[in-house]
Amino acid sequence: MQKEYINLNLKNPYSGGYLLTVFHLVPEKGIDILDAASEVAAESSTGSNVRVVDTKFAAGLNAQVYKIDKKRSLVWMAFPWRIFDRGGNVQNILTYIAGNIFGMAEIKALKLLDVWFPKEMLKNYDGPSTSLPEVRKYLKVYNRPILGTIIKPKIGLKPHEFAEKAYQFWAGGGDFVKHDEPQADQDFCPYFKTVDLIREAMDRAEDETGRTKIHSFNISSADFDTMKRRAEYIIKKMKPGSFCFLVDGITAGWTAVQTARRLWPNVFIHFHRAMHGAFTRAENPIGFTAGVLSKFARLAGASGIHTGTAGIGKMAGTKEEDIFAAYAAYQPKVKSEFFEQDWYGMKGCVSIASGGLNPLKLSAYIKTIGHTDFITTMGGGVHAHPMGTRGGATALVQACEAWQKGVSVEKYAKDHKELALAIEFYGKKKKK
Ligand code: CAP
Ligand code: MG
Repeated sequence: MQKEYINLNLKNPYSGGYLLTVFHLVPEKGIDILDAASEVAAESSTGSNVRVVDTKFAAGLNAQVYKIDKKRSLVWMAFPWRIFDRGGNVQNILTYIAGNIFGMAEIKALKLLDVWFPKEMLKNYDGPSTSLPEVRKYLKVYNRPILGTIIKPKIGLKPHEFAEKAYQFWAGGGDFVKHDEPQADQDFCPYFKTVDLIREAMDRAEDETGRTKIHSFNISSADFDTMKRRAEYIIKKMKPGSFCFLVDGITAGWTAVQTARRLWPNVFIHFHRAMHGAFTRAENPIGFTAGVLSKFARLAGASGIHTGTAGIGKMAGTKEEDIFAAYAAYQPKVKSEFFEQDWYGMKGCVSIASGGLNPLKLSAYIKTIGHTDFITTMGGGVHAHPMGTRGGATALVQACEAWQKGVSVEKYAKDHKELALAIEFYGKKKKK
């Protein structure tokens, strides 16, 4: 046991000098949980598996195990946030508290369940520059979710086909179209050509509908020069406010998210969380929760992040977990069983509800999440509609109208054929 990393009498962990964390920790057989926790605290702050700290100053930066609940295998650790890279670097924090420790041999389970940032620390991090309010203002959409889709198939469309799908969705009444997370620059769908055609499609749809539209372009790339080239081309070609930058926040990385936030502070940064399941799934003994991911995405300055569909769509993710992830990202204050986080005015990162939703599931999601301050992006739930993308978009709009009028989709479908067809198609039990 490395006793210098344990202080169960730590005076006021909420003093402002510590980032606080709570882990579910199960040590390998024969190892005491407090012993294992002290090793985790060492490895995630100043130490190693043997004593290496030999100055008083360094010792003052040790992470401290300050609370333990042996029955529930929970340990709380306080990290002096002076150890983190100055200048608001989020990847550096995760390298400490969600880094090597996941690979430690004496650990059987180690899940970062929640984190708490003191006000003094929050001041050093960017937070979002834009979020839902700016999207609402641009689209002139209030008191209902932002209705979106993802271009599907996931890959395989040529530029004109890609842009046509976007046009059909916007013309059908949809607000917001996004690139799918892997769509980038493929030989059969060159990036810049596709941007040009999306602009034309957007102009056409806006002229026809009289409504403004938004497209979220994936700018995730192999390197920052390419990311910048893509972003700058979009800025040149698209109207201000009509585009977001989508970054695959885990596979492209936190530095990509923060670079986009800092280089283009007026653009909505759309954090797609592909790969998160390897860390966040409830059955994964090692990793972090979706709520932790949301909190760090907000700290990093993402304007919106996917937060799951609370058990209503196709992805795993419990109702509690996904609702917490959505609230942690967006609300001014959020309470878990472990911490009460006040964001002290840091803008919210709006939740994006997606995976496996379709128009029939919209009202159930609104009821579950308890408000309409979110963006929904339905891929299969729109493009697979019997009348195609445009019909799917109109069915989604009609499903939202039904919710706004407080009537069931079945009732509203009586004189709304796109919705009626959606009920027929999506209402069928999926063949196993
Ligand atoms: C949804 C989606 C999103 C997932 C991501 C997909 O498509 O585009 O990437 O929603 O999951 O590729 O599966 P569908 P999450 O609407 O056709 O399901 O939002 O949970 O991060
Ligand atoms: Mg996708």
